[in-house]
Amino acid sequence: MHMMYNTSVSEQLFAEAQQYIPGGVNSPVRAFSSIGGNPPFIRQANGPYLTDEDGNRYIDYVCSWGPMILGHNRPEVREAVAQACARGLSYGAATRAEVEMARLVCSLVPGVELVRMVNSGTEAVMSAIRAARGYTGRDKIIKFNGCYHGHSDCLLVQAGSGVMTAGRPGSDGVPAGCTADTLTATYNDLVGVKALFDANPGQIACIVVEPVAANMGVVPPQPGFLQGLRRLCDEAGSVLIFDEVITGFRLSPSGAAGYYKVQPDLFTFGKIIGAGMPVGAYGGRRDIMSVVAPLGGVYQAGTLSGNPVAMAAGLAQLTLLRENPQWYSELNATADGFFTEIQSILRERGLAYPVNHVGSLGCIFFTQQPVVNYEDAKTADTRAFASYCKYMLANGVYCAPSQFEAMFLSTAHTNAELDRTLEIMRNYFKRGSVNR
Ligand code: KE4
Repeated sequence: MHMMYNTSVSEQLFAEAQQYIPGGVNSPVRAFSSIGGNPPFIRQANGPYLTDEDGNRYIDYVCSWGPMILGHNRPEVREAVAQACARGLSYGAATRAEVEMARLVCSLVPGVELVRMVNSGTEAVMSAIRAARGYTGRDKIIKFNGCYHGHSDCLLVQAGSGVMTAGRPGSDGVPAGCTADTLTATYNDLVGVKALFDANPGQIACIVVEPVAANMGVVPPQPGFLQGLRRLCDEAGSVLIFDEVITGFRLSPSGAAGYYKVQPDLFTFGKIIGAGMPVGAYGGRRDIMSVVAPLGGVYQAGTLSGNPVAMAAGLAQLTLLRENPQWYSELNATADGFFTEIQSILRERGLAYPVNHVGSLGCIFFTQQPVVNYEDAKTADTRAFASYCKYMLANGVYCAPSQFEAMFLSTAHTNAELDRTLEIMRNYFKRGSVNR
């Protein structure tokens, strides 16, 4: 443990925050309850670094849970936001920026013919499911255990991320009626998915899936899994929804769909599309999206949807990514080397912990078995993870405070940060005091 690690200001802020905010945070995972201790309160960020209110600097592997693929405080994004602010913050009216954003998304992602901006990933997935139900006239949906698609009622079933971190399958306050039509299957198990279609013929509106599961830790799709979901949806006339809130514009310019060459009917986006500002989006086939108001009878709306300042941020980041497609292969190769080296460090110390990774997404599972689904992920020793995470934090490396999240890399992470991180990991795992 880094003895000079002072967190007194953050501790004072956390104590005060709890007087006014449930749990002192505006999103549960930020409370660090899964690993214990107090969360650092972040004052500023730059490139791959965060600085907290006590002046501690961290190499950041949360990247605001994915949006900051180009690192924090990217000048072009900051400047675009400043210029947009100077013209006004919000009009509640159509703007040029929304046309530019929609055109850019449709040009980047094959299969997106119409796209609607919303304000979060939750809204995007909730709306995409409503569109699928409106388009098919069917009620049932299939989701996968351990996948997280935001906190709308019908999706808080065997959910991942903060729900899983809390050790719960779902949430209080969700009436049984809201989840009665939500069927769950095991990730990477096509036989189980087919059984649900066979048991519910003509009743399944859609499958919603994270094409790379990243909310139970990182669990890649096994070969043929996504292709199998595509085939099952085609056979049943159901809508295939890729929840690309994390993978969108991260794994490739056209997300996981482009990375795995499997095209869903609808996509959801978030995070990177807003560059850190509150933006979500859903879109896909024109015939399906044409059921959305004001074109069709599926209602969805939002006061700040397509907000001009948020559009300016997202446009600046996506434009940089479009103009520099080589950044994807570079970032993915760098990340692959980084995660592969972590796996070597663990193997050298006799730890069979799997390091699951795809592109610039990855995670260490503190379990001695492969992890290909939710049940496997749940074998992880969360106490051992907590010990590791706190050590990393005290030594200047900021990882997600939960075993069931991902590490995110950005183009701002240079070898200096990655090598430093690996050095600290070597020190931790060689201590021999690791819970095996
Ligand atoms: P938001 O409503 O939080 O913007 O997006 C929900 C969402 C939807 N789909 C996927 C695949 C997601 O990963 C998320 C949100 N991700 C979590 C991190 N695993 C957000 C972090 C948090 O809840 O604070």
